[in-house]
Amino acid sequence: MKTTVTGFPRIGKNREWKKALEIFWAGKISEEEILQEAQNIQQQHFGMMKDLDFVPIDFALYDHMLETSFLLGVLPDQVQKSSLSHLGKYFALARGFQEKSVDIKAWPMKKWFSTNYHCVRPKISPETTWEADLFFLEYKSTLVKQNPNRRWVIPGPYTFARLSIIEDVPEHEWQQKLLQAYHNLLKRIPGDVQLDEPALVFDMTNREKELFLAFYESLSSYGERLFLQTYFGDVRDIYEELVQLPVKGIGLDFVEGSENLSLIEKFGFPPEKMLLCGIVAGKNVWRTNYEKALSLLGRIASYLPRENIVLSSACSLLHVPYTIEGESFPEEIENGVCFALEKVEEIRQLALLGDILHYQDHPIFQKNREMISKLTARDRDSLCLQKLSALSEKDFQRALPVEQRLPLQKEVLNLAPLPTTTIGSFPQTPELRKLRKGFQENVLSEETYKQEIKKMIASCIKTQEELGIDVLVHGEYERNDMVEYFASFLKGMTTTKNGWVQSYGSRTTKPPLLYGDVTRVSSMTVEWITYAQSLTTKPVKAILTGPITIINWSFCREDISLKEVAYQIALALREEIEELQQKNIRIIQVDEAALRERLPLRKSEWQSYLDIATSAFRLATSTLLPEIQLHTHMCYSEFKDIPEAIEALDADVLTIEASRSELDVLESLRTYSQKRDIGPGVYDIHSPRVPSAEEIETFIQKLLSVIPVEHLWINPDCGLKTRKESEAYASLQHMVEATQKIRKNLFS
Ligand code: THG
Ligand code: ZN
Repeated sequence: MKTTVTGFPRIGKNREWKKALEIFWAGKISEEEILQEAQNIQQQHFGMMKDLDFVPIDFALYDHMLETSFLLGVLPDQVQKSSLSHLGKYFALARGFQEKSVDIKAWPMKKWFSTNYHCVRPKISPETTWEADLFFLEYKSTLVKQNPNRRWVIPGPYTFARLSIIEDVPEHEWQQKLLQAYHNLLKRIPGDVQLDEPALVFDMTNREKELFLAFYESLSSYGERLFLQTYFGDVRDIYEELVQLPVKGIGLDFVEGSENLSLIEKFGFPPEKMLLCGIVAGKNVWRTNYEKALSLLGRIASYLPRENIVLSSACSLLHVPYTIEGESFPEEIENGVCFALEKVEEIRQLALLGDILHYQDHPIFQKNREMISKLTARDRDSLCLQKLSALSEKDFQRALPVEQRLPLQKEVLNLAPLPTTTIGSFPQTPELRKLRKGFQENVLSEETYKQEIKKMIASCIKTQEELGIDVLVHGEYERNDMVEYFASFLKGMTTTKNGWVQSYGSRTTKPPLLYGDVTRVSSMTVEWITYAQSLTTKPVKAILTGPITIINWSFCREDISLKEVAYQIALALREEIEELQQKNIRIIQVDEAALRERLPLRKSEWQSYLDIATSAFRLATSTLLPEIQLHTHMCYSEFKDIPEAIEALDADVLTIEASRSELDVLESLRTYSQKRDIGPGVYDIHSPRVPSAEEIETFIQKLLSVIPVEHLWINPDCGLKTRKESEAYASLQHMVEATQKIRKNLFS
């Protein structure tokens, strides 16, 4: 059997590409130099994939949706006509560009399906030129010539359209133009092309099906070079039509695509087509069980000739780090982890075994069986399991309902009306990063490190008092990341040294591994928060990360249910919360930034997921006394479609991103704010721009037209971690000024 992968990481084995981008943006290398680096990185990637029969050409300088927009000519007139270079235009749309007469706003981003990667959302409007910029084809062309067994990878027209923002263009018009653009592009790309259509794994309406089929019928003249690739689930709504389309091959995901095998068994698979058979997970890092994979493969192979099966990853390997080389894992999972390079090797081994009749006798197979049995025989933590089985209804419920809690809390906290606060993190300076690094690498003693962090906390408290903020935070200086930090304390989780994964553009995260039963072995935040509280009479809010966000931003074990993992983390957080409460902390915030992010792609699975997510949150927090105030924060205001779940969290105060959102979002806050407090962010922290006090005041007035004054909080829309100190403090000052002015008007 032949082998390939659906896609490959792009950020560089040691984040070379991230670093190249950053020094390029800082003006320290030229366009020629960064393009040379792009060639070098891709050359290295081909080296890493040299044992595969076919390789994907899927590198993108910043993002694949953005790159495809240039190739299709989905470009605003303003950008195409500007005097910027090809790269200048590209990075302008990625990150925004402002200089003299040119002011280009960055295109927004959107999560790439069920992953933690964020893609750029192209805009199709009357301003779209539909003039392709083929520079982004040429920069890869030499490499392509050197690699005959390659196929170019781009998002297909259906997925491209679904992720785009389409404004003021009639449906038939953009559809026809988009198709024409794909025609023009496919004419120019030499050789095989993989069109990625993960949008087929969503629920599909009849109209969507018709549109998709019409697109591909129209591309039939390129059919003998086209692979139609799906991933992140099964294609139950479109399978029968999909396999009959005039294309050379179809890619199916047999890891997350729970129904794909039964679809083949029910409807067959055209034996003359190639099947890119995704059997090695691309979104997770656990070693593949060869016995299961080969038995699946055996069932598939009875429907089409073996020479038409190409073994592959279930989705792009973009979502896992490069290699486990240099890492050391806990004993229980020592041989159980595979990153991209190890997955490439797994695919090769599976192809080898797949061609052998008695593969069970092969040493490679036996070795895998041994490693898998060790991985599945992980010890369970009996105390943890006992606690879980002892849970009852009352562990998920606070003692009093929110209507009775809020008055008690107001008495304890004694805050001014329209209380001001922040989301949690304060700016992280280069000196701070150096300090943390020094501590991690043992250059700095724990004592010195802690002293330095405490100095920063003290200064942060002083700044907030001077600004006149009502509910303070300690600043989160000890945290590199809101998930990795907690993972480094919890038993059952481990962090990596170099396991970087691209989040968007040059931004990366290092997801921890959640591999065992999770328990709290020591307090995680108490020392910092109680120290901060000791410096002030104003309330200091303790900030924790919620169970679903910890799971979603980690590589999570799959041998037990999501519910069990979520409840374990909830119990660990519950202990932390109890300790904070005993130390007289009066406000606790549990962030669930990823609550909405993890929603399953298919609606039929939403409810059971949301039940788990909200129950876990309540399990973590229900132990709070009625007079202790529970806050939560969510990064995206897109919760119009899950209002019951937000309500079910039973928090006292919700802070959200709202400064960029429209009135209909405000409407959905109206209902929420009848009973609970809410702090819709009054300015956008993602931009370096400092809003004026007047501007904030106007926004607060707008909020007051919807939200009762006794339920409204005033805060920025997210943490301040990525802002410069000067920007952050100036904006906060304007926020407090605006609030004071409104208070004066309302109450005197
Ligand atoms: N932490 C984790 N996952 C996340 C976020 C997070 N996923 C969603 C969202 N936030 C993604 N956004 C970002 C924003 C900034 C960065 C990464 C993801 C970032 N990363 C540093 C970089 O690439 O330079 C790495 C930080 C470091 O050196 O420790 O700035 O907040 N888990
Ligand atoms: Zn946020």
